[in-house]
Amino acid sequence: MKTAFVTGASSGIGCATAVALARAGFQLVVAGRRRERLDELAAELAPTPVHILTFDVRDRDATTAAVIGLPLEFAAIDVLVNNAGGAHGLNPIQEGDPHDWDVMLDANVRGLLNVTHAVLPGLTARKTGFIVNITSIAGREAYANGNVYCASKAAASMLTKTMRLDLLPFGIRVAEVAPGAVETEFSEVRFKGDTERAAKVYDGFEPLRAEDVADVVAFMVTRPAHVNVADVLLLPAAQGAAATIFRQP
Ligand code: 8X3
Repeated sequence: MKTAFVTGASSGIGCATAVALARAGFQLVVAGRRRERLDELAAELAPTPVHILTFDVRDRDATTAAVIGLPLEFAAIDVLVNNAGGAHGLNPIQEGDPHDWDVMLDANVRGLLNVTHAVLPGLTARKTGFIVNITSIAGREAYANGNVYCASKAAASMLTKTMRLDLLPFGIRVAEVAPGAVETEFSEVRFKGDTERAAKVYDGFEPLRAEDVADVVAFMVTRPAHVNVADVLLLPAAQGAAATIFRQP
């Protein structure tokens, strides 16, 4: 049985991806910060074998220790989905909170690197593997007030492209899915628990669901070994660009 490792698996795209990959026949390492959510997910995935890791991707030592400590039956990772991360705040740069900036850069960029760094020794030694980074349309297009979030996703996107080059000799495929508007806890986190403001983001059109993104990830990682669906921009039908969404009046 192949093993998939999904970060940020306690909710949203990560959680749905774990479900989709279990359906596709993978056993799972699910990583996140919220143990209870991961316990629930593991129960939902039964009888698929699941190993739960609770750590914060921003903490390099904890990330390394978690990966090194994987039990033997989960240690040979075939697929890594770097999904952990998010947006904090949506303000013009002059009104931004540097703490929010740190959190985004630490999770969306350094976190991705921390997990990748911890997992790569196994992948390069076995000369196989597939890394999917969940980026964002925000990494391709600037939108007002997106500043540091857009920058963090642009960095994740460029890391995807450069990692792909570096890992070619090892037969490791690296790809990204860049979603547009997906209704998850994303906006609630961005707006610091303001559920009304978060709900407005998805008013008047049908956003993507986490499962829509998960389906695409599952498709990508189940292609034959000679195929890499390297770069997917995934939008709801009503979205044409980062800040252009057709909303029903
Ligand atoms: C989430 C999509 O458009 O809010 O990454 O940046 S967006």
